[in-house]
Amino acid sequence: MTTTQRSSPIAAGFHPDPSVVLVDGVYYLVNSTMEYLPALPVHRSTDLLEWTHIGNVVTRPEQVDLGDVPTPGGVWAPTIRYRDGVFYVIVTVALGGRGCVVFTATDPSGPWSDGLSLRAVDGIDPDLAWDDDGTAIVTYARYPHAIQQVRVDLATGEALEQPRPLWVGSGLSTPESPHLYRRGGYWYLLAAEGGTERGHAVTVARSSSPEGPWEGCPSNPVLTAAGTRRPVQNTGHGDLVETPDGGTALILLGVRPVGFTQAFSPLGRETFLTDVDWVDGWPRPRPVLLAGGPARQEAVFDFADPAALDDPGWIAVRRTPAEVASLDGATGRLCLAGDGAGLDARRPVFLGRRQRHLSATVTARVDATVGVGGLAARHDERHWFALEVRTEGSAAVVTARAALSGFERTWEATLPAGEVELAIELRQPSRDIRAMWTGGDHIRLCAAASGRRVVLAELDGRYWSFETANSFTGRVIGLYATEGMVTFADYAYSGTDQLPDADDGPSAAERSEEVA
Ligand code: 6LW
Repeated sequence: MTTTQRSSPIAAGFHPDPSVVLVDGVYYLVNSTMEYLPALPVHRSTDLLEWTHIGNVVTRPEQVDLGDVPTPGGVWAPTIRYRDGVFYVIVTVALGGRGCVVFTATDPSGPWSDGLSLRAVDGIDPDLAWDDDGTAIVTYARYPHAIQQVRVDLATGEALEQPRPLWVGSGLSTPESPHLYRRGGYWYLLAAEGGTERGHAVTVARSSSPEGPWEGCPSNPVLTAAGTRRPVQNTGHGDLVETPDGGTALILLGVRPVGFTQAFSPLGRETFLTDVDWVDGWPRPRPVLLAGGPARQEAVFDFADPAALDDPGWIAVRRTPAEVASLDGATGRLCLAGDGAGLDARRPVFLGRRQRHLSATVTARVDATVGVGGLAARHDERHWFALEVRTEGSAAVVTARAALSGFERTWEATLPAGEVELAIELRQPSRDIRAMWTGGDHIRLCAAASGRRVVLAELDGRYWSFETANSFTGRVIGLYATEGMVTFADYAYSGTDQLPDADDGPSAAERSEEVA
């Protein structure tokens, strides 16, 4: 029964900490979003393979109060469940904000409720289940107690008891992301251990009661990619679900490191799917492998289209897209008003989308005649690179900027004033040994105007990867402004997971480009 072999993640690009629920033959998936708004994207599928982003649980800033929550804090791992006609998403806003909150909706595409705070849940990765008597049980991770549990009243948010230690895990570090399931005569407790990096693993325990005592699976961890050369690493943080043919599958996070050494993952943690076999009453997830042709995607957002910002995939940092961007119907352009905040600020004027493929090109036509801004790729406040335009007299001055843990380098080029097309080109390295020493993807920052095209900078993507930036998110590529009014005609994304042949150096077209 191989229902799940795919060539790519089911939610590509930064979609960590997945949770899934099956309702009347339809699957709904949610993911964490840390400092970005809207938060908690909801994807829908009828076959576990093809997914559509139908909305977001958090669309109003006050639902989570991210205001000054520092990176990597924010909206961490959620759980989605369904009961008596109501969808529930429980989550912890970590390192500040509202703490543990439960959101509800009857339509998973929204709107969702303002959220009920559960003050007794002083930990992360909350799970929601119901006991046989209908009492709601929240199971969550709280260092150093590992996994804790508390019964709550979902009408008032009040705890019905003192939180109880539940399970210490199988012995690996950092037991977290617990999920409770009823199956046959057992309750199963699934967890992640080993931390979200290369040692990530899935473990499981079972008991006749949701309170334990818990018997760990003799073959824990039941899944880990640690020490393997599998294309998907860091596999863990899973949620079990029934497949369309009555089997079982696991939805989990992983990363796709590029290059010969498989050391650097530009996209961050993504969502994958694998089949689960039941052996002696224990779930045994199969390794996460990739199969089938490489995914591709083309998407052009023309801002003359009044619906260009309706797509639920637009995200901003600690503010909603509507708070940083507007469409000007008269000019057919997207407008960003800079407020002095730069890309290193907590709340930049930045509107972006997740990079979803290992090779991608993003272009945008910008007019910075009366402002300063452009196109940037962001991992967090300290890890980003950008193409920035300002106007000086009859010239458009384009500056490529690369920021790394407080270090910044710039490259400049001058083009005729007016609209400039900016391009960020990202190429995964081939797997041949010659690409080994780069290790990360290859980044080119280009600008063009009035028939001239300039390559301002070429960067080694290992320094802007999940492992190096060590941010819980991934690469988000977007439009930004720091001063004045900056307007954009469009945002075009072209991505592929096609592995390039051996790195045969620059193409003929590339050789003809001016280098700043
Ligand atoms: C998530 C937790 C984790 O809540 O990181 O590393 C948090 N593990 O499971 C954010 O992704």
